[in-house]
Amino acid sequence: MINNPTQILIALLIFACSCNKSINQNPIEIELKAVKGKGILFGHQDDLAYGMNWSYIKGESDVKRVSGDYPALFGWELGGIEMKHTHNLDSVPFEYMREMSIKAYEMGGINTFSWHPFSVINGESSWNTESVVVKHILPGGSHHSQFKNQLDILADFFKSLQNKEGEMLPFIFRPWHEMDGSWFWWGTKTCTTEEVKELFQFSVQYLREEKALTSMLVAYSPDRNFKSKSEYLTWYPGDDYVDILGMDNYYDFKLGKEKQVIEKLHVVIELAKEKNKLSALTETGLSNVTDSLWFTQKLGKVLNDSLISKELSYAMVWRSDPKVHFYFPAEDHAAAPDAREFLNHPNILLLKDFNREKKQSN
Ligand code: BMA
Repeated sequence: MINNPTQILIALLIFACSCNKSINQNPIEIELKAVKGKGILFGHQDDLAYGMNWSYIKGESDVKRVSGDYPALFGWELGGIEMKHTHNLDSVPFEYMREMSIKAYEMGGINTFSWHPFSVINGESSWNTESVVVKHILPGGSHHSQFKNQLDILADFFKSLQNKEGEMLPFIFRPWHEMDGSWFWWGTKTCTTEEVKELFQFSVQYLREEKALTSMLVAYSPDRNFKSKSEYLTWYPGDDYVDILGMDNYYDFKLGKEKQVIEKLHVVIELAKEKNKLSALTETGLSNVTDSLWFTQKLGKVLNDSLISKELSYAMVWRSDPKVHFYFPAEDHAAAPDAREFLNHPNILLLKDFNREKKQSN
């Protein structure tokens, strides 16, 4: 019973906080929660930038060439921006990326950004694990202020993603991924679990609080090196720093171990449910799609698992660069009909499907 002024004040404060929370909920989170169980959003890295038979033609997309529609989720890579490069490490001009990611948002899609920064200490790429970086860029480290300068540049880019009214657009940031592997300077070869946790925490806190990036959702995505919940959480920075629990996984598919992909996604999903967070297969694919039935028979089978199809928000395949490797087939490739069939499955949401489901959930 509320019967004195202090209790009334407390009740009002609690009410105000709860209203504030729903007002402040990220639009992407609201949308993904609203369509959960209606289908899994399909994503493709660099989809609007280049494909197997074209590059930098506005409106083009390999997913659209094959299926007739754009993906619902668009992946982008920011590596190089921290060095003030005009193009990212895969030659995508940052201006083009800005324009296309705004376009993707206006069409109803979701943008997710990865970042493979060059080391602020020696300018070496993310894949150079010869020297120690993380320890020196953490608070108190010799290169901490230079690292903050890198984050400042990153924040400027994120802040420039605005709609016509000048409001900042919501987006997903997926930093320090695959930290359970040994191939990045934030990986197991060159830093401790505590250091990578602190790096994650510092980066998110700095971007959210110092740089006021309130429209950012954060994804945590180790690679496939876990079996249990506690193993998955080895590098987890904490609930305050993460909104989406993810996994990158190419290798289990490569080994033909789809069952393991399913089991690992179950671990991710169960944790996401416990923590009231979203879950995703943040990166996957078969390099050069060498199995022309991979989409329906491998990825499709995994995504059709009953728990996964009910809970997982999105699955994203990696980029299609004719000079390096491709994870989505060109329209004239032997795997294209199968990819089309996979994308036509009611369980997979392309952009129009996603927009329709959002409308219906309103
Ligand atoms: C890797 C490869 C590289 C690329 C990097 C960052 O998986 O595609 O060619 O530079 O991602 O996008």
